[in-house]
Amino acid sequence: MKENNIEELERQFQEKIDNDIKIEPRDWMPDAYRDTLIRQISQHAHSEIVGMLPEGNWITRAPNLRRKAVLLAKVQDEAGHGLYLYSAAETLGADREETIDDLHSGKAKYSSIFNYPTLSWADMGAIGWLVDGAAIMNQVPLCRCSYGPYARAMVRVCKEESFHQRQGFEIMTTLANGTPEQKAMAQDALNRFWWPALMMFGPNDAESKHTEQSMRWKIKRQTNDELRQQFVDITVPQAEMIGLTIPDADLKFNTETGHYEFGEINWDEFWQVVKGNGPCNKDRVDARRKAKENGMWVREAAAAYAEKRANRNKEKRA
Ligand code: BYC
Repeated sequence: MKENNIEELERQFQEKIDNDIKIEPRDWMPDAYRDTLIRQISQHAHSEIVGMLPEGNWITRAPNLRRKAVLLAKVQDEAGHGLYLYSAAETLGADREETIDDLHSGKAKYSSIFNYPTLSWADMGAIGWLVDGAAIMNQVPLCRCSYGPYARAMVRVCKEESFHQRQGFEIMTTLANGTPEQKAMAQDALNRFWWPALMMFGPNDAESKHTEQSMRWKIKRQTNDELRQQFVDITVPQAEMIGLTIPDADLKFNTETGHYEFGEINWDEFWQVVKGNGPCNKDRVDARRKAKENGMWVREAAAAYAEKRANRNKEKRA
């Protein structure tokens, strides 16, 4: 295509975005917009699926039947989110198997938060409250993302995340009001998950290589730092309400700005985890790889059966 034609298509594309008209799968879009979405959506899908592992670890050890049923439902929801998201990536021409292979080879990322271990039952509370809380903060703006299928998937995902956040906060509230040992367990979980939850929003804006362009394309509607600040502002009073202490000596409320100021995130730790050197990276990827290998015979049997049926139907029609 001639260069001026491309320029005109790009101009029309940006005009649609500026007027908040959704981009749909068959619409023309710049290659870089498609690639950015495939990267973000497939990594988001991987995060949902890998995110099942730390909580799945506690299903058999939930303290009672109600807790077990709720946790099971939550973990199943995460599988559903992963499936919507892989489908959304497919509408852009991504091959699901290839994106999953990229996860297994370490080429594709997934959220840093899932590379931390879940050591006690209180971690189920901390994950629901903080991790799903951070996920909602990040995903509500994605419901207004310029790409239609992603935005629509996020509407349903956010409704479910909000139930997840509440179940986590309920676990934390119960533990914080329980015996001294239970309260200590809740505090320990908060201590371990607070900083990794802040890291979920990604690098500071000045270090974020994709934010500026993604904001122009309205894939991202708020920056990493804006969302992180909103999360801190909402979550600190919740911790106070249940009598737990945020593990940050520098945390203080600024009455002039109306925001909490917080300490420096350990970015070295963040990048180590993102690069694959976190406490559980190897276990997480190994578990996903094993799941694929162990399920291979089921997929092969289903494919063979589908082929057999198709051949039988062809013979009948002949
Ligand atoms: N962990 O330029 P930046 C969930 C990477 S799951 C790992 O700011 P961007 C849930 C980033 O990918 C939560 N990597 O990037 C499930 C980029 O590397 P690449 C997942 C991170 O894309 C189960 C590089 O750093 N949510 O909700 O503009 C149970 C530079 O970053 C992280 C989503 O995926 C990180 N934390 O912004 C409970 C939401 N942060 O790709 C809960 C959708 C950054 O160039 N995604 N990186 O190799 C997003 O909103 C954006 O992709 C991010 C990063 C805000 C995460």
